[in-house]
Amino acid sequence: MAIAREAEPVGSLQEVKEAGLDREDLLGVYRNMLVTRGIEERGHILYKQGKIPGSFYTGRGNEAAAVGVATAMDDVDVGTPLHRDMGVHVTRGVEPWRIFAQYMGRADGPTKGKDGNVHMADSRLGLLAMVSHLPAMLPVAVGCALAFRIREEKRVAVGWFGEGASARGDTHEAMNLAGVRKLPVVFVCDNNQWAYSTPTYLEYATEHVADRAEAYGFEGVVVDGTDVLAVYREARRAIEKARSGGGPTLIECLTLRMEGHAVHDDAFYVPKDMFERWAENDPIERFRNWLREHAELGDEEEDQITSGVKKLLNDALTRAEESPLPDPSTLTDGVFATSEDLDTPHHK
Ligand SMILES: Cc1ncc(C[n+]2csc(CCOP(=O)(O)OP(=O)(O)O)c2C)c(N)n1
Ligand SMILES: [Mg+2]
Repeated sequence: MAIAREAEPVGSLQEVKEAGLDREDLLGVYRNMLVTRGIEERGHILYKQGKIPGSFYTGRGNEAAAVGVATAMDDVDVGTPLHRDMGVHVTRGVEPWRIFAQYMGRADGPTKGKDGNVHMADSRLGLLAMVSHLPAMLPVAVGCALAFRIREEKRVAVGWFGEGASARGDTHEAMNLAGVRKLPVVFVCDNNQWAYSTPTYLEYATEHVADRAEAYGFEGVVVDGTDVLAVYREARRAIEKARSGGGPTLIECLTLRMEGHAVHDDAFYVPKDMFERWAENDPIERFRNWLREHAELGDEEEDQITSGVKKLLNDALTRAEESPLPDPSTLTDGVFATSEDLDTPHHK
């Protein structure tokens, strides 16, 4: 039996305005979702051209979940996005050309060519780069929240994790400490129903991952991760609750991982009809239809947005290809933070 609250879909434009988004914001959300998907689609091409070292992961199907949560964050907040959360980087303002440079190991990528393609983040935008070990970033997000509490800052940390990673001990430790100390942190579970080839019924025995929140002393919410406005509304609520001293929330965004675990995996183990069912709820198509129905998005405006995104990404690819490979003499730069590195609003 479900314990977590199951969030309603978002209906009217009025309801969205009350949640804090005007029409311009809505078009910005749409654009960010298109940019997110466009970056990852071009990433596939770069991979096939042999230009991306290592494997390559995407978040197809997770664009609404990632963009919805990031749109609800304030500039002063911090987050630890993972391999499915390209939309968080895009929404926080990482320029696409720097993401392509990162994919190709170039000097202008956020890790300056020193870490794998999706292992990146720009700390100046309040994002902390992921490490491979999952869900090792959750205790880091909780640590940020503890620091905000000690410094009496009105800031919130957002920690992402997959439903598979929720089975590991660090998830429990992070959520327990956050619950006990009522810390300003929001846990976001990207529940894409697979952990590599493991389905959810072999990952956890509750109906929802978010059902566990009650055991840690805070609220759990399950939201349809293909509904960007519902994700935004729930994330905004949770973030503002955390900011005003109300403690953590666990938001579970339910989606389907629409591709293999990474490029090397054809996802033969995912039933075909599952893909077909979820394809009918493509998050971008869904939001596009909503905008046409509720926010008067017409053909001309839509063309402007899509051609603007296309141009942005084409220019970004050209600029990234011009970025040099890192100079070997810089190999040890950045291993330790300098005082200049720490002189950012997020480190103070
Ligand atoms: C501690 C640890 N064990 C194994 C892995 C290898 N690994 C990377 S992603 C992944 C699946 C994770 O599934 P989930 O948490 O559901 O996230 P998803 O990839 O589905 O977004 C695994 C097993 C890892 N990164 N860290
Ligand atoms: Mg998963």
